[in-house]
Amino acid sequence: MIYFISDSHLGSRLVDDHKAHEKKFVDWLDQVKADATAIYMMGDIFDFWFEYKTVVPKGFVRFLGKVAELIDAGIEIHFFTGNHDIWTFGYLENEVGLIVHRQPEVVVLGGKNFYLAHGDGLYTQEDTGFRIIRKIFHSSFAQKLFRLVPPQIGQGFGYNWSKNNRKKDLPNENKFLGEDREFLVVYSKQYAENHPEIDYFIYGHRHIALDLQIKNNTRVVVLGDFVSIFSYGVFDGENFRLEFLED
Ligand SMILES: [Mn+2]
Repeated sequence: MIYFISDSHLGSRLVDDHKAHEKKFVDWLDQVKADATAIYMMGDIFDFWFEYKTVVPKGFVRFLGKVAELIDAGIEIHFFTGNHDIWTFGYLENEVGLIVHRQPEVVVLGGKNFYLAHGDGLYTQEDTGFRIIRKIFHSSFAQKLFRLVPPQIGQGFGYNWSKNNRKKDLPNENKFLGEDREFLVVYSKQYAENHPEIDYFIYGHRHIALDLQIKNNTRVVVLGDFVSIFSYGVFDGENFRLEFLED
């Protein structure tokens, strides 16, 4: 089985009980450990992750420990950076053993073609403010400057930025806006025109659980999230389905 999960936003200031949130994720990892051959983490797993040369953010010990345990047991775990956790500079690869992806990828799984991406930065009509911020966040010069800010200020800024950024979208966060207004659907349809071989587009980012057929054999999946609706994707080699965590 191959599992897909995204947008847990671990550490978010919009979550009251961080320990309980982290435990849910750890329990999920324990559950899928039984039959997972690979896990794709599709972005925004951390609400704000900025790693320094010799120091990493506090917290997430049980989560990272469990991830390392699964990797050591032979499960391949992929980590796509989102728009909240771009700033990993080797720790997650070298220490934890995650396979980090910074760009969309097309992979073949069980004979099917998967287009995988967090989902930010794909569509040129994303609003200008977001695009400017995205440019800054991805610039290595800005990252160098940020590294000079004392961590207690930088981390505080990061978690607050993240909170305000998501708060603004909360009213729409888990709502499907319709095929024509969901930019990931619009983007996928355009992409599929020139790449008819794609069977599945898999995204995070929008926090909606969506499984939409756009052509005979092409489906667009948005994984939902693991912070409010607790959804994830499962591919058994033949079929893909979205599931929700049961309490
Ligand atoms: Mn996102």
